[in-house]
Amino acid sequence: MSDNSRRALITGITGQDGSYLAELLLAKGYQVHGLIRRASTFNTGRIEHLYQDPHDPDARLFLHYGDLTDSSRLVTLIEKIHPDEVYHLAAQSHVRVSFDEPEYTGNTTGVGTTRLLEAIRMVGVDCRFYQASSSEMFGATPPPQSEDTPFYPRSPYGAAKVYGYWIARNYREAHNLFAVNGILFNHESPRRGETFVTRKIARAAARIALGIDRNVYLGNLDAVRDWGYAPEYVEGMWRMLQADEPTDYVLATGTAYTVRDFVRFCFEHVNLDWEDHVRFDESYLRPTEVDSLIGDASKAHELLDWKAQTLPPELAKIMTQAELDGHAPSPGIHPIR
Ligand code: NAP
Ligand code: G4F
Repeated sequence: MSDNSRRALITGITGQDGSYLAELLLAKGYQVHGLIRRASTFNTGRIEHLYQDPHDPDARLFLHYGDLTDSSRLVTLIEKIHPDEVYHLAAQSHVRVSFDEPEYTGNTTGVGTTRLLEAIRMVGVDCRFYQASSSEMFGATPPPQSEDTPFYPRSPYGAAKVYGYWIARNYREAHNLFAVNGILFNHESPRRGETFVTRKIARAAARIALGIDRNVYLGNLDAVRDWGYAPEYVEGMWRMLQADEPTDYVLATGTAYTVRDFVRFCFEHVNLDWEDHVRFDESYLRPTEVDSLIGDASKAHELLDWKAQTLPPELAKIMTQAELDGHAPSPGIHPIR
């Protein structure tokens, strides 16, 4: 273990973004600590390729059990790790599920942020803090959305993220913590959770092309989203914590496509007509929908020299091809698929 390397703590290291961020920080020479939840099966599939035996003297990746609902554990971890940078990515991150589990979502996605910030304050560690804020906070406010756009959340998840945003800002203003909100618009990859719409569509297109399935069931095809490529967004997170001053940034591509467009891109990649295979299922509709998210990331471009490179048509190809290459395994058994 190299003692003089910078130490980063990533909550949510087993998720899509956490796995790309861990790769990035390890490549930059950081010692990386990740918070993982104890589960009865392994939940470390996205970071398996990064695993190092902690007995190895050169190991720089360390995993620790913990949960956002367990304050005392967060305190002991901060005390033990003494991180220079904390990337707080862990959350119940599924919008549709947040309508079924509003209290749990508030407890983890909202109050979990306070628990971690309070652990940092109580231990008195001098670190920089990244809060994974979300374009979902803009909700019903029409696009384009920037750092100055008022929030109008439309889900328990969005409401919990608004709380997380303000508590991070409050620790910046009240306790002088270098705390930054990254307000990220949707970002996707082959590592995206299987029940988010882009991964579900890419997987379905591949499975239908391979002759495994015939149809896919979807909800609202009219929603507009600004979909970027996750590896580029974690680079933006890192740049936010290297800036001279803490402030909040939007990361987005600035493009607008509907769910229907994304369906068309994926099915075109496998030379199929999507209208022959896409069916409607109302159970995928949300009680309140976010109709249109289109981000204005000019502040991040100006101050961080960050700009999205991969746009949705290309992203759809990357994701569908990855499913074909992996032979599109089963989407698994979920109440919401
Ligand atoms: P993700 O794939 O769903 O990963 C979420 C992570 O949080 C997983 O590692 C999960 O652990 C962990 N987690 C959930 N509940 C926890 C708890 N109670 N205690 C400890 N860990 C817990 O999410 P993502 O797409 O990487 O997104 C990362 C963050 O950015 C999230 O906060 C999300 O809300 C936010 N965000 C995402 C997007 C996007 O488009 N991807 C956009 C804006 C903001 P398990 O692996 O054990 O489930
Ligand atoms: O892929 P989604 O579930 O992502 P959503 O709701 O935009 O949330 C994601 O992005 C947020 C950033 O704005 C993150 F904060 C959040 O953590 C998450 O990563 O749904 C996208 C759109 C919605 O309008 C939904 O109604 O797709 C529509 N949709 C249509 N059919 C579907 C489906 N969504 C899902 N998950 N499954 C469907 O079958």
